[in-house]
Formats: sequence, structure tokens, C-alpha cells
Amino acid sequence: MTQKPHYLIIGLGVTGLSVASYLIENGAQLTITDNRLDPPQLDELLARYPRPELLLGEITIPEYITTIILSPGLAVDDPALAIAHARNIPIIGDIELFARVVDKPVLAVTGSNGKSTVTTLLGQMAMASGLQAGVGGNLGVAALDLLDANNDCYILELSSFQLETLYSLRPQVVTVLNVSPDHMDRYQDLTAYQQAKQRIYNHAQHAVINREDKLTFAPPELSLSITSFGLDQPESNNYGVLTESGVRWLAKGKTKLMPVSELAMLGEHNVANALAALAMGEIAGFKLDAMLAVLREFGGLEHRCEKILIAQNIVWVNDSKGTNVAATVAALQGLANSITGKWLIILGGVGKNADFTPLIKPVEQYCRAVILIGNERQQLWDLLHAVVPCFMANDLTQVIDIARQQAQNGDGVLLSPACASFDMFDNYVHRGNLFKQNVQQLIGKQYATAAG
Ligand code: UMA
Ligand code: ADP
Repeated sequence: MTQKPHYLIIGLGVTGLSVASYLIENGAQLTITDNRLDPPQLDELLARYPRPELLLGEITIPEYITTIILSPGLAVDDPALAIAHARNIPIIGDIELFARVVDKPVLAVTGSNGKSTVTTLLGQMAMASGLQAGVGGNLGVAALDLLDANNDCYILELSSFQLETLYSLRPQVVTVLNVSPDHMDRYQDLTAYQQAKQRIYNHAQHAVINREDKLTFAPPELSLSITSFGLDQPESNNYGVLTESGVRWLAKGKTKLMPVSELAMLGEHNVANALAALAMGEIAGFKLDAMLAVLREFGGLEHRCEKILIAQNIVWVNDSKGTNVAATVAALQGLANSITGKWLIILGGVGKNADFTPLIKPVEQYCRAVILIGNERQQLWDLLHAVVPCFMANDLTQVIDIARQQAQNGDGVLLSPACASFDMFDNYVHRGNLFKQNVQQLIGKQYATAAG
């Protein structure tokens, strides 16, 4: 007699709640465990389902469990799972459950930076093409909560954490946008992190790769159909930038699609993001005119190189989602031509074991000063104080005060911390919102008074 499946959900955050809802609605037997006594989605779970089997305060793996569904915030090799490995209990993630039931084309996006931007662009491009798309995953709504018979397709942002426990997704088209060190507190080295990202290529039909970043290349043994994107001139049917009579064009091969200057998003990194989205959208059958219209209108997501205000010829920019070194370098390089002066950059937070040395050159080239916050501020001070003046701040009011004093005509103030936010804030959204509020109150008001 085969044993009736009994699932164990480990972790009761956004993912754990979505998995619990899905399994309960489908009549499955399940238990939920979390090492916290009051995990974040407990109240919401109990409001929906009054009597789930809960094992809280410690991760507990009862004997009757047949499959574990692990939340992405915990690694498969976490010591709490040793007993599951010893008993050979299969460990999967929420995206694997999703993969087993999804019956519409899936577009999947991963990479160290740009995932949310490309996923959102694709969602808008699908809609503009007259399609109903379920858009989410690591971005916003958890994958299982997107399932809807009326959807024509799904567009998923997938993190390396989610890819670790994914086996059978058969996406129509996938991309690894770029690979640079991130989450080095979770992975042994860059190769281990890259290998997790590369799992997205298993069973995919088409791959969109970044030809300027070898770490994104799909393993040749998978024999995928490949389209590339890059900021250089594209060959054959690949995507890139063509320059003719001094005008730069988004292009497919030799075909000019749209002048780069018409893109609503700021920065060179967003030119790359636009090209990746065009390449994926074409493969998914989206309409070219509709996709270009989206690129002309979509100014970018909140907290990503987002202009807050200009006061006394100083621009204030919120890039709170710049949570790793490569993102901050891309923001500095991408925004370089948008001001006449230099940047005062706010760096620091939780460093995730990152190597910060790639910041030295761009900081030297583009910054007037650095304002440091959070856990990593001493380490960043040691690294950067010989290059540009560095200042320590305890909170955002102090940050803004220092920035106001140091800024010169034509400069910009950029919050792009190259770090996670959890030492001082709930998350990057909280950090970005507080920064914006403070800038609006302290700078916006002062300017309004000065001007009025
Ligand atoms: N945790 C415990 N005990 C447990 C289980 C989890 O302390 O028993 C901790 C984890 O270590 C982690 C936190 O709880 O610090 C959240 O982990 P989780 O797996 O419960 O996270 P969810 O709430 O399910 O949210 C996850 C993604 N978060 C992570 O992968 C850390 C969300 O992406 C995602 O939106 C959501 O699933 C839906 O798919 C956020 C994120 O920060 C935005 N992602 C990382 C990133 O983008 O860099 C990968
Ligand atoms: P993710 O979802 O991968 O974190 P986002 O689209 O939210 O990516 O962008 C996060 C930050 O990464 C942005 O604020 C910007 O600083 C940087 N960024 C965005 N796209 C790219 C890219 N293609 N290459 C490098 N950095 C990028």
C-alpha cells in the first residue's frame, strides 16, 4: 500500500502561506513548521483556516511527512533539514508545485539585477498585446496565488533561492540577465550562486542570454534555442544597440526598432533590460508595436533609480533596491550623464559578505562624497575614505543634513546602498519610503519656503 502524501511546509512567510492555501484548497494533508513562535503570516493563515497543524518555535520534521515544501529564505543544506536528508524525504519549493500544475506558457526571469524591472515590463507588454498574464514570483504575488484558468500566460521572477528547489518547470522562454556576487552569505562562492541561477535553463525551450556576461550563457549540452541581448551592435536576429548618424537605436539585427532616447526609463542598465524584455516578448508572441509603446511609457519601478525631486539644482534619487554592489555600480554608471555635477552617494547596511572593492573606481569617478549608514559603515569607510570624503550618519535625518551641506550646484544625492536594509529598516521598500518622505519634508518644504 502506498503512503498517503503528507506535506510539511517549512516557513510561514508569504511563500508558506501561499503553499498552505493551495494545498488546503486542494484537500491535501499538511503540517506547517517554522522556527519562530510567531511567524509573519500566522495571523493571516489562522484567519483563513482556523485549525491547521502547526509546529512552531523549532523546525520539526515528523515521521509521517512524505514531501517537504521549503520556503526560499531557508537553504536546502540548512542543518535543520539534516533529518529530512537522512530519511530521503523529497524537498521541493513553491515553484515546483506551481510547475506541476501550470498549463499555460511560462516566461521566467532571473539574474542578479534587473529581474523585477524586466518581469514588470513583460507583464505590461503582455497586457498591451491583449493577453492576460499572471505576473509575480519573487516579485509581489507568490506563484501559486497567480494560478487562474483565465490567464493566457505566466511571467515569473525567480530568485536563486527558488531555483534551488525547482525541478520540472518547462518554460517557453527564460533569461539570466546578469550574474554578479550577491547573497554570498548563503552560497559558498560565485560558482555555487551561478549554478543555482542556471537551473532556470533546465527544460526551457528558448533562452535569452546576455552576450556581454559569460556567466549567463546556457550550458551547451542543453541545446536550447538562443537569442542574445547586449549594449553592442547585434548580429543576425539578436538584440542590441545600433548607432547611425549619431543616433542610438534599440535594434534586432540590422532592424532599427526605436531610438534609445525614447525609452522612458533612466540609465544604460535599463537599455539592457528593455532589450531583454523585447527578446523574450517576441518569443512569447507579444506584439512589437505594443511592446515599444510600453517602453516609451514605463518610467521604471519605485525604489529603482527613482527621481524624488529637484531642489536648488540638486536632484535627489531613491535607488533603495540597489541592494548589492553590481546594482549600485550600474546605477552610478547608468546615471552618470544625467547630472552636470557629481553624486553624493549613501552606502551601507547589511553587506551579505560582499566584496565591496568594485565600488572604489566608480565612487572615485562619479562621487563628490559618500555618506555611510548601518552595519557595514566602518568597512566601507576603511575602503573609501582615501578616495573621496566619507561621512558617518546614524539616521536618515543626519544623512540628508550632510548631503545638503556637501552638495554643490548640479550635483545629485543618490540612495543606492549596495547592501540589504534589515539592520535599520523592515526591508528596501521601508528604507526607500522613509528616505523619500524625509527628502520631501526636509528638502521639498525648505525649497518651497525658500522659493516662496
Ligand atoms: N525564516 C525563518 N524561519 C523559518 C523560515 C524563514 O527565520 O522557519 C526567515 C528566512 O531566513 C528569511 C525570512 O524568514 O530571512 C523570510 O523567508 P521566507 O522564505 O519565509 O520568505 P517569504 O516571506 O516567503 O518571501 C519569499 C521571498 N523572500 C526570500 O526569498 C527571502 C520574497 O522575495 C518573495 O517575494 C516571496 O517569497 C514570494 O515569492 C523577497 C526577497 O528579498 C522580495 N527576495 C530575495 C531577493 O530578491 O534578493 C531572494
Ligand atoms: P532585481 O529584481 O533583480 O533586484 P530590479 O529591477 O529591482 O532588480 O533593480 C534593482 C536595482 O538593480 C536597480 O535599482 C538598479 O540599481 C540595478 N539594476 C537594474 N537593472 C540592472 C541591470 N540590467 N544590470 C545591473 N544593474 C541593474
